[in-house]
Amino acid sequence: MAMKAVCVLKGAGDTSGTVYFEQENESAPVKLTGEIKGLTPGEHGFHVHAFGDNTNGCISAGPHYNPHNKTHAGPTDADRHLGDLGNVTAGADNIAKIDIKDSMLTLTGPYSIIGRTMVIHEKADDLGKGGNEESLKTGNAGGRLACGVIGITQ
Ligand SMILES: [Cu+2]
Ligand SMILES: [Zn+2]
Repeated sequence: MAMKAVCVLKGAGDTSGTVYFEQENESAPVKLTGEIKGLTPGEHGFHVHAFGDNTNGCISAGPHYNPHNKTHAGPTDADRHLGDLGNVTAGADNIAKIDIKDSMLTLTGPYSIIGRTMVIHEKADDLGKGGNEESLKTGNAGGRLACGVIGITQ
């Protein structure tokens, strides 16, 4: 059965967005669509973080969702945090259109991302290739501009 989810991202500044998730069945890739506005032109790190907790803003979402204890990497790397979706790119209109298909994320089972948080970052994610310790944890993507909890929709 197809599963659908949605995430409304908000933050302290003027970055906001909506991301839709769809998965045809439990072994199919997850398709992400939607847009995020209020971004500086260029790349911005985009991840699923571990906790669906926004009590203290986006910081309460914790680190990248990493149930298999991997190091940080890019979305096409075999070894990566489950939540590593790389970057989205904003144009001159300050809007990033989301159009991602990811084979590692799932909306069902013990590693479902439902109830966890999507975060859009201030800077580009270096995909673990930055050559320093932080690169292997966060990709040096900097501050959290906006975030939201991923919830089930119809
Ligand atoms: Cu992140
Ligand atoms: Zn990561």
